[in-house]
Parts: sequence; structure tokens; C-alpha cells
Amino acid sequence: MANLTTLGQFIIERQADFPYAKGELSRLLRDIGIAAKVVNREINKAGLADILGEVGTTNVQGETQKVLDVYANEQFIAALSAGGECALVVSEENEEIVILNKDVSKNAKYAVAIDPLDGSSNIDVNVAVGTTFSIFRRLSKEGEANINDILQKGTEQVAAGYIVYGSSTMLVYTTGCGVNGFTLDPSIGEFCLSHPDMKIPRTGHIYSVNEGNYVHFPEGVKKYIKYCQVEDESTNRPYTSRYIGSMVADLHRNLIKGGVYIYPTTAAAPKGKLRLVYECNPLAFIIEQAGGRATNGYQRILEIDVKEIHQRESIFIGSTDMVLKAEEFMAEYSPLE
Ligand code: P6P
Repeated sequence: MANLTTLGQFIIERQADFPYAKGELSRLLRDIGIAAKVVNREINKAGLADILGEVGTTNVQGETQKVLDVYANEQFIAALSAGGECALVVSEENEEIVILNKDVSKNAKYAVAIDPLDGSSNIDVNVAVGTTFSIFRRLSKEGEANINDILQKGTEQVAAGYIVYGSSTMLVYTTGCGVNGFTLDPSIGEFCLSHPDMKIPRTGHIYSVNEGNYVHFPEGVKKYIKYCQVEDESTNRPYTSRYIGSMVADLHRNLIKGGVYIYPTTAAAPKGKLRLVYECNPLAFIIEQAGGRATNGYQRILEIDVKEIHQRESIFIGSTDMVLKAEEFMAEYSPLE
């Protein structure tokens, strides 16, 4: 137990990272950690507790809602509401913004965007899933929070992170002063610092993309995929293809080993599939803080104008040199009109 640093201890020790906050952001991050432990418990027994399968509803994305999607959403919103530091939540599972209980949150400083359970179609087949979260200081000073509190560019995030429910459950977050990873120790029910100051390798040999959509990809993506597959010892190619249909898990592996994840435009997703506010922006903040790069093939993700809460965006994210190489192919073969 000697050198164990829990998430709570770490947040307090790093309080100086965000001097403007008097502990509210610390409490908000701890609230998210609490919800993550509750969701983790349910995910780990999903096969037993009859919480697999679908609830027969669809979310705003038209995606079938899994029992655990809905459960996770309820847990995160409940924890944020009870904590009193968050005034407003945007969630993949809710069409509209959720104004949290006004009596408690009227003085709350923050707004949170969340994908409570990304990759949930993998739950029934026991593949890793994830949660992503993005935290902004609210712009509305008094009274009720409103949508403008969350329609802010990714550069305005004060904190962001993800939880990956895999072979172990990890919470990885940044407040703009580097990236730190915490592994849940179920025996004590605490997230413990396991990956201090995470840095993504500048290059790697893993590319993550759904090649089943190849025929619908922009020409630049097709050319980049072929580049990844060419034999060239000097650049450690051919690369390895790793894509498990759960972005948080793919991104986490690439963060540790080096690699690039690409979800470009496709016929089915002409603006890309992933959502800017609660998927692309938080993961872009993390990857940039870890020394990587995140764009839509042309523009830095964090600088993209946010016009609506469920806005979709293409994403090229991971090791800087790999994202830059993909952007070279996009510039040459799929230039912006
Ligand atoms: P496809 C999960 O639904 C998700 O949002 C990401 O986690 C994942 O990488 C991607 O979509 C999978 O989408 O179209 O390749 O099945």
C-alpha cells in the first residue's frame, strides 16, 4: 500500500494544476470516478445479471440502446447531479441538453459532455467498451445553464478523459497538464495511479480503421491504407491492422504502443460517424496532451467550430508522424474543395 496513489489523492495533490478552481473541478472528477466504478461493476456481471441485450428503444443517433447504455447514462448523470459541481450535461443518449437539478447546481461552475458507453454493441460479445467525458467552465454566469455552455470549441475544455472497461478498468484524464492513467483495484474499490505522465510514441506501426468501408473512403484514406500495407523495412512497414469497433479501446492501445485511428467520411457517414463534442474533442485533448495529433484530415479537431451537440466529424488521431502522413495523402488525393 506504501506507494499507492488513489485518484482522489492525486487530484488533491495536483490541485495546483488548476488554480482557478477551489476544489470544484477536483470534486467533479471524483464524481465521474464514482460513477465509473458503479458502471464497471454492472459491465463485469452483464452476462449474469440479465442486463445484456436491448431495451427496444433507439437513441438520438438512431442506434439501438442497450440496457447498459441506458444504465450507464443514468449513473453518470446521477453522480454529476448529486455532486453539485455540474450545471448541465450533454450525452449521446439524450437528444436534448440535460439541465441538472437547479437547487443543487445553480452555482455549479461546469458543463459536462459524455458518451456513457461507447462501443456498447460489443458488450454482448464481451469486447472492451468505454466512456468518454469532456468538461467545460460554463459561460452562463448566473441563473440556468444553457446550450452555449457546452457549444464551445475543444480548445476550451478544462478537463477530459475516458474510462476503458477492458482486461482491467482504467480511467485516463487530463486537465491540460499532461495525461495520467489510473487502474481500478477492485479489492479496495479505488482507481490507483498506474500510468503517470502518459506519452504516445511519435510513430508506431498500428493502424486502426474499418477497412470494410474501403470502397467508400476518400481517395486519400485509400492511398494511406495502401501505404500502411507496403513492405518497407526502413519505415517498419507493413503496419499491423488492429480495429476492435470500440474507439476508446483502440485509442488506448495506440496511446500506449503508438498508432493511428481513422474514422473518415463514408457513404453511411458523410460527415464521419464519431461525435465531435463528446467523443472527438475529449480524446483529441488527451492525445495532444500526450504528445500526439488529432485532426479531421485537414483541421485540428480542437479548433473545429461546434454548432450542435450531436455534430459528427471525421477523425485521424494518434501518433503525430502517422497522422501527418495520412494528412499528406489527404492533401494530395482528397484536397478540400
Ligand atoms: P463501425 C462505436 O459505435 C463507435 O462509435 C466507435 O467506438 C468505433 O470505433 C466505431 O463506432 C465503430 O464503427 O462503423 O466501424 O462499426
